[in-house]
Amino acid sequence: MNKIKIIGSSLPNIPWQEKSESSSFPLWRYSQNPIIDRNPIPNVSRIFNSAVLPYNDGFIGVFRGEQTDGIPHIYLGHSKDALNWQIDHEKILFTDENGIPFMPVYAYDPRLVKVDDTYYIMWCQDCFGASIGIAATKDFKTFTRLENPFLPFNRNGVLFPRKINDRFMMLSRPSDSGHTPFGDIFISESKDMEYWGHHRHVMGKTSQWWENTKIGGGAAPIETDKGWLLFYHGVTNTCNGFVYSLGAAILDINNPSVVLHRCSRYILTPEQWYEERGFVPNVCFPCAALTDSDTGRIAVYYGCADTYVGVAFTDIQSLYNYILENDSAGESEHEIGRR
Ligand code: BMA
Repeated sequence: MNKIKIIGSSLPNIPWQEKSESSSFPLWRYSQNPIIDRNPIPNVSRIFNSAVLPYNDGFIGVFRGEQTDGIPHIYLGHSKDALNWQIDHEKILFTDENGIPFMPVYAYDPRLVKVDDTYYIMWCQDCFGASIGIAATKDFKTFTRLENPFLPFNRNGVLFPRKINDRFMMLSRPSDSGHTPFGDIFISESKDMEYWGHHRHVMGKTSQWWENTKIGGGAAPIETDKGWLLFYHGVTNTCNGFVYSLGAAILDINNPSVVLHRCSRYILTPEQWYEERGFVPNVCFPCAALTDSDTGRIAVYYGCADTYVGVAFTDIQSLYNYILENDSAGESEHEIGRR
């Protein structure tokens, strides 16, 4: 029996829609996608690649807002149902540890992860080249930047939602300073959220067309009794540019550089108008997932065509079955990634 269970809190108000009979994919899109349209707030033309979490009796989120001057920053949003969002009109003001304003030059692709009683926001920023920024908040009023975890060039920093063997764990994707034509997912550990080491390779691109150029971590890994479920993006290159799809893998619970299972097929690829048409066409870019441990329901949040936010649903059991049916994890995934 391959029964799987999400380990975590129940979330009875998770957004949800039943799967339509016609869909043969393990993820199905919310019928009202996209949930955030163009020009959502003054001076911001597009919101996409954003992350959400439950907060108080509703939800909170960090949103990539592309300003009308072309510079991306992170905006806070609130919602009662995780589908209709009120986005603050002013970007999040980050400070240093002394409370002095300390803004990144730009900030994009935020992730939001709660570890113990602290919320961490990770994003991509300039540090003499693309690199990962991180800040902590407990109240979503003050946001204190921490030391940048890694040297440039790096993107797609994704923290695990709990320590493993008493260490914070973060995925990242070392890259170049441009539209990186390569990239594998690595994992690093830290005792104090300041010094990161024990770097290990988790997984790389494959020969499947949809992830044969590069991959990068997506949503914060979801804890299950069978390992960590990771949603990630896989990229192929075409004569019309990159195409971004969603992939799924299961990582070992105590040693997540070991990939137990990896789905050889994409679980979502650009097919709808809001994924195929926009500022950058053909992009589905996952950054967050909500889960309900009681029902196994999962709502994935993904950026669409660098223009919109979309939601797609799945349930842990049918997704796990799909991953196992299409499992391609081989020797290099099963090793701990140390050389
Ligand atoms: C990546 C990131 C994402 C973006 C994607 C497609 O390199 O910059 O923010 O969604 O490209 O343009």
